[in-house]
Amino acid sequence: MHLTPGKNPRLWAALAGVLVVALPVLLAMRLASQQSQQQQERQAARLAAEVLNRSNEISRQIGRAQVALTLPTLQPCSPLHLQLMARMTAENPLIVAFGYVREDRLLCSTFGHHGAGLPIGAPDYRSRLNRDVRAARPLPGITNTQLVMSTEPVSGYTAIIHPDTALNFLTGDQNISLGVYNTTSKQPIAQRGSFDPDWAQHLNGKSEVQFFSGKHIVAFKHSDRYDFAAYAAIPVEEMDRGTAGLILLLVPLGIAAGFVLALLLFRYTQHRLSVLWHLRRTLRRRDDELFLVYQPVVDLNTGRWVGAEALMRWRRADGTLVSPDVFIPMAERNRLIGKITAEVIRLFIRDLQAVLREYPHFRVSLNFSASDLEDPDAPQRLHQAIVEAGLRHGNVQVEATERGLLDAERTRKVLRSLQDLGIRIAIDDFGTGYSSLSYLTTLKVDGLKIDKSFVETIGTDAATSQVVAHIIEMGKSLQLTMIAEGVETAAQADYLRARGVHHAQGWLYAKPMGATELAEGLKRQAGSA
Ligand code: G
Ligand code: G
Ligand code: MN
Repeated sequence: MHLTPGKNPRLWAALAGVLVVALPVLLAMRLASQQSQQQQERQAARLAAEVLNRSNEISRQIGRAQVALTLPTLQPCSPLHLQLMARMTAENPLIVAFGYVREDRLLCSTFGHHGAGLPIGAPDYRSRLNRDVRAARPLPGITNTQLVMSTEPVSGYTAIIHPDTALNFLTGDQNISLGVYNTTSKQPIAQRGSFDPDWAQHLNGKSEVQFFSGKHIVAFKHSDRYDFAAYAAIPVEEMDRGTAGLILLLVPLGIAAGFVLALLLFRYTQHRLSVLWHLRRTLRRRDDELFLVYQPVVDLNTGRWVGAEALMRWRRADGTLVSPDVFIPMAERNRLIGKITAEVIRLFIRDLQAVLREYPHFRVSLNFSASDLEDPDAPQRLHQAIVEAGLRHGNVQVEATERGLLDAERTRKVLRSLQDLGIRIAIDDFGTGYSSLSYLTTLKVDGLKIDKSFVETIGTDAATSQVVAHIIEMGKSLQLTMIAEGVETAAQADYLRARGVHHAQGWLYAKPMGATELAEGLKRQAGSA
């Protein structure tokens, strides 16, 4: 059991599964908290607007009653005045009472005559509409409730308001703060719940603001006619409660989405695992689903086939071809490449034993992977197969990719043993790996395959088009046999030949073909010689 996920697809899948479930849940929670915040912001704005409406309506009712109660012919505190105040009180339901004030005393009101007058103290401030406002006053002998009194100083006309009138529409939710704030006196006129003077700073001349104070979501709206603003403040705990509610709704959805994703991922891994499973089975059964094709290597000077590269193919029972770019890396990841290579050895001998006896100088190239090059038994196995088939070691060349040579220390021994046996070594895909070039001098390889990505640039002005010339120069100075891969045009062949490259492989000459076709081709060549 591997504990690092590196090579264990099941562990990867499990990790991915956990992520795939957790991610939608986290998203759901984040969405829930965003939703809740937006919801609370909307509610704060709605409540502030309602408070403002009511405050405006109070102001409107004060103005409406004033017309009747300040007629010049009306004698203050006369029976007619008292009668009119009673009537105005009945008709303006947001006003507790009307009254008549002189020298800080309420002389009469809806409640009747007050003799020498009830002392109500000096006004707290004068509003922008020129009213003397007393913010919290009891009516001695009538009520201890702190009432708001708004007096028109010239006529003495006074409206008495209960501070809760604009706020008491909200019955539940005691956590929510509401209030009316006078922007002239910079004081709250009416207030329910907490109020922080800092909140009012945000208003700063604007008609409305909305902000998060750190503890509350606050909405402030200024009256467009009067000098007050209404606010509503919803504490974060409310928001969290909203989030919790939404989480209860969204998280199960997230989990469901996660499971659907996990299922899809599971099915995908199952598919991958099943390709792997089939690869294992076909390797075990040797059922001919895996077979080799051979791409001829030609001598650039004579055009004759001097060898071929064995390339593995996998045709599944249902007829589908699986690309080696898929199953070779898959085999490498799952420690199956040794079995693939063993199969390559078995198949090339089965396919070409007779051909190689007939053409003893023909050379077959086999692709070795990194793990083959690190396997100390690999040379012995290849040696045994060659000897048993009655072939010569010179009939075989091993292609090692630069990636395979990364661990130079471990591969050195294997390469040395192969060479000691007389098997040639060529570096495959030269120039595309990441390793340093130093191995070329220390490993003493025999050949160099110039990768087709460089051959492609011949005759173009691609930035890398100079590279191929350098590779050739280097190969020459190290006296390596050079094989150009992917040669598709006569111009490329001419260029390579002119520079002294020996061999070439590519569609210009031949595509990979079956063993029978290869044998026929060789026979044709021998006949024409
Ligand atoms: O010819 P084709 O397009 O199938 O080659 C694709 C890749 O698969 C090439 O890089 C080639 O080196 C690799 N490949 C083909 N056959 C084998 C094989 O038998 N063993 C290894 N290790 N790689 C192979
Ligand atoms: O093992 P290596 O990576 O060298 O594999 C060579 C690959 O290049 C094989 O997949 C083979 O089919 C492919 N190939 C061979 N000749 C040509 C060619 O002339 N042009 C192109 N585009 N691909 C080629
Ligand atoms: Mn190759």
